[in-house]
Amino acid sequence: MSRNGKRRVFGAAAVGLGALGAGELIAASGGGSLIDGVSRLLVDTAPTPVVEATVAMSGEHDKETTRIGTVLGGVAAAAGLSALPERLRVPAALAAGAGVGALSLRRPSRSGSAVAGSVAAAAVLGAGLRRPPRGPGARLLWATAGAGLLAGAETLLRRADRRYRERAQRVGPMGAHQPIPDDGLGIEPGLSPLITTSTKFYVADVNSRPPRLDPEHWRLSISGMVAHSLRLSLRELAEQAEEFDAVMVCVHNTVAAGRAGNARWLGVPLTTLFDHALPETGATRLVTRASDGFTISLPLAPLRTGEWPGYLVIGMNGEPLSPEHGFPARVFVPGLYGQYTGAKWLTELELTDDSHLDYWWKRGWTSEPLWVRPQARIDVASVGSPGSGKCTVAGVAWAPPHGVAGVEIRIDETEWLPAELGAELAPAAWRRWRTVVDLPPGPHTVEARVTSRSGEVQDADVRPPYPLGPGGLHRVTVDA
Ligand SMILES: Nc1nc2c(c(=O)[nH]1)N[C@H]1C(S)=C(S)[C@@H](COP(=O)(O)O)O[C@H]1N2
Ligand SMILES: [Mo]
Repeated sequence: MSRNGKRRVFGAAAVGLGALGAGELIAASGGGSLIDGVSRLLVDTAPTPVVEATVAMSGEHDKETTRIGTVLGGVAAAAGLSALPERLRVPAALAAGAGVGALSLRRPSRSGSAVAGSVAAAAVLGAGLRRPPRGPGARLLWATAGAGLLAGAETLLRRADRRYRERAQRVGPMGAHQPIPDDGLGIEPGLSPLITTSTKFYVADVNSRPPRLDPEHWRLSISGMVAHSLRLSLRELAEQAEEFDAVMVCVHNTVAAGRAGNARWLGVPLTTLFDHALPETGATRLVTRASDGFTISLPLAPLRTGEWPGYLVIGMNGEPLSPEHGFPARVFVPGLYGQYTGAKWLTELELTDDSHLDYWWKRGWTSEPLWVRPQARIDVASVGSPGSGKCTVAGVAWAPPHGVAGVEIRIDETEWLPAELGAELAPAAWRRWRTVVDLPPGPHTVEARVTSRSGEVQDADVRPPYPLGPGGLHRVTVDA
């Protein structure tokens, strides 16, 4: 590329960053975000292999990765505009702004301020492309201003998220603040607690930031093929709710990952809601619809009979659901992977006879719910004092809904040895385990596996999450 060409590209990139910063700040001043809107479009349209690769590479930082990718993509697109003939650059900038503005009207980032922000971004981009910054100083100024505006916007958005979090908390306690029961395993540094606090609980969804729902005006509607359509407030639901302990696992939770958490939930049994609403005999599916435009549908029959004990959940660990975990309500069927278990930020339960095309079905995942595969995770594998040979191995294991019957570990691929199990909170919850083994000096491999009460032994075949859930054993190395 000629020197002039390079200057033009860098100039346009700097202008792009400046325009994005200006637009994002205006959007953020009203609680909206251009970056979140575009990020969501990327998630919605990325081919399944791209989604899988992003989740695998970025782990629990998938949201940050997507947001940074969006900013870099936006800057690269602005740089690309500089390659257009001069007379086309400004119209292209305006078209890009219109596109982003249209995205801001989609859920969940729908906001007037995002529309205003995209108009501003388009105007700044058009002006900057028309009179590109001359000289390195001017380019640096554009880029620095853009980065500063983006940082300002992020501060505003975090403040809005914090205010909303406090508001959500104010709906009052959701469940009894009972002390966490003791499973008899005591304190083992590094071993996961029996109950995962909400702030440590993994977050997985298609949004950059949690959608905000007003708890005062929020109503759960139960509609479709029912004798009585219902609209229930959070208070009305709380009156019929009960607590239960269960592990929730994302289908992307590969053996060593942290996309699983164990909580004490507060929820209304779905059977209670069905008893009020009375599904028509022809209804075959329950569609859980959320404010982020996400849907998960479940077969009605096993939910109606209670064979699958599903809940409309409104509380987690004694408190309302946090914004990340679906405030004010979500559906949870213990034992089903997160993406099959029901939507967070629930707005509607619809009964239908339609095999509904869910968000992930459209992307090639199976239509029938997937059950969580039994899995044991090694949290601790540590040698007390060097040369002593005593190695503590401990972790958590789950096999919902049946429960954990046993956990075994294996050193250097020899025989399987049983581990001590902590007391069980509930069959659908995770269970802690621990054992101490004598190891000769040197490096060793340690593996763990769980057996469920239904007799299923953890599958040792390594498989990626897509399309049927991950397989394999967690394996670590220790130096004795
Ligand atoms: N509305 C909505 N609900 C959703 C999702 C989503 O993207 N949108 N993701 C699902 C997935 S893939 C998982 S694993 C669980 C995660 O719940 P958590 O973030 O509370 O751990 O929520 C499920 N419910
Ligand atoms: Mo998930």
